[in-house]
Amino acid sequence: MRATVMKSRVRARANIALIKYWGKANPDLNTPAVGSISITLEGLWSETEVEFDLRFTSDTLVLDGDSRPEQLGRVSRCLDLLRERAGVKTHARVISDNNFPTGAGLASSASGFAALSAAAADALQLDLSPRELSIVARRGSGSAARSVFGGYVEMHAGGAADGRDSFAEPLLAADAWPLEVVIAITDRGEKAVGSRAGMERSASSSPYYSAWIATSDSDLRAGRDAILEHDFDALAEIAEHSCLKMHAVAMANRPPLVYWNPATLDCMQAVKALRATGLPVFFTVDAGPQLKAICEPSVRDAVVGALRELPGVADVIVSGLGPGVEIL
Ligand code: 2P0
Repeated sequence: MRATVMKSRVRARANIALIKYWGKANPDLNTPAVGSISITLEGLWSETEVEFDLRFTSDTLVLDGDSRPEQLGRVSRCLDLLRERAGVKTHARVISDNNFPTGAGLASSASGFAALSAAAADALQLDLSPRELSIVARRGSGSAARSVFGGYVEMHAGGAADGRDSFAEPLLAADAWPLEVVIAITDRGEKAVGSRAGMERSASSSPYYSAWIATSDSDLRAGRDAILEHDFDALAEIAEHSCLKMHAVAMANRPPLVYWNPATLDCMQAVKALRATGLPVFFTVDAGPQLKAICEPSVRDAVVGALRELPGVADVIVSGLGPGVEIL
């Protein structure tokens, strides 16, 4: 018989996609319309404690110290998948803290749902493979499937009706090519339009959405090859292309969706200028206004200096590449 109290605490890291995920194949299963390739960050994490207790009368969620009932539906649906596997109906208390701004385009849902899935599976004593865990995390948030793993990670869109082949897996270990990431924070607020709503609107209204889907496989191939060959220039070219293409799709939504602010563009120009002088650095931007510069460790300080001096940059966070989920 299981104990009445079952508890686990997990740290999972944020990840940044170099080849972007944008659009869903099946919104109910949360399968992506395209594959993606990401890097897991050492320095940005969620720590999530999940406790199942027969005395709880409902699931509860405390995120960064605040009760977040509006996010509870997604959390409970993810927990339900694991409760079903474990054959229990016990409610859970979820307490999650991020060591970085939540909901501002820094992939808090990726680290959050990866940590939630791993902690709940561990608390329920489910012996899931990393791939199974990636599938559960995907149901919470598509990008969370990638945060199960460390280093360079590829998410497969898959095609099976039940989503069983829509999971992430490691592509290259972090220490095999230890790039660094410099994040320029240009706005600390939570974004007005979340990525889920943004990508739904792209699928239904952006005239560029079909081109986005049609060019996904060749982008993935180029990104994968560049990573496996440690070809920085090739990775820079395809990552910036994937980023700008994703934003072009969203900008052409009706109504339009522009995630950037003037400082985001200033940061892009600064990165371009650095690369023009021969520095190995490129940028990417997710569903928010922060710019992420990816660089070789040898030029990290130059990148930090160039971004920090821009007037619209409120803060700079530096991170190396990190591991997958860790049970604490
Ligand atoms: C990515 N983004 O590949 C892309 C690029 C944002 C821009 O994955 O609806 O929070 O929870 O599956 O994972 C953010 O989308 O979306 C994201 P859901 P998610 O990182």
